Amino acid sequence: MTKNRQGQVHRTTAETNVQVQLNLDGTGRCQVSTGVAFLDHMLNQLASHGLLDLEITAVGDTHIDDHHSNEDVGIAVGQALSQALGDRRGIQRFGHFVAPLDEALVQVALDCSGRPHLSYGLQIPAAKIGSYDTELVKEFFVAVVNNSGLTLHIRQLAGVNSHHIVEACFKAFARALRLAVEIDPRRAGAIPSSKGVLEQAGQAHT
Ligand SMILES: [Mn+2]
Repeated sequence: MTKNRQGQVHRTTAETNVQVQLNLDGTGRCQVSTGVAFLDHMLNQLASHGLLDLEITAVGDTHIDDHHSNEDVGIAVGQALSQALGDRRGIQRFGHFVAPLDEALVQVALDCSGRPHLSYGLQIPAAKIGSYDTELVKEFFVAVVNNSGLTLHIRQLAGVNSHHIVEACFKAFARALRLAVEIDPRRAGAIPSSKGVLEQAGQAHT
């Protein structure tokens, strides 16, 4: 399949200005600058292990805290992912990965179903990693799921160090996503649903 699987989003609010370019068939090229250093580090994991090309710039009201920038980057990444997937023709659709990072072990299972759902099972011991509030990890994935139509389950199987737990989560998400969006040659370009349709997030239901 030679279809161009890319998404491009420019989202501006009173709180943030976010630009995202995403290519599902990339090589892991990543240029991100969100104003939230730990989030940049995690988005690098997503690109590198998901083999996505990802360009993100965000300017936001981080003088208040990282909440708006974190959430709005998640929204824009979700929208770009939905665009890149289009009608989800020919993809594997499901992906699953368990990623270790030293003592941490995180399992991610996902379905590019068109139906947003997050089941979030991280228990991060520290309230902050650097200056990043660890409760924002869930907010990031809520935003991604709601705007991309992913069904996403995250389970922490082990972990003590907060940085390790979150990074293992992003690595597992990246790998699971890479498997799910891969083109399945046996699918022969068909939509991978017995209903014949996978809804796209943000589009009218029929
Ligand atoms: Mn790290």
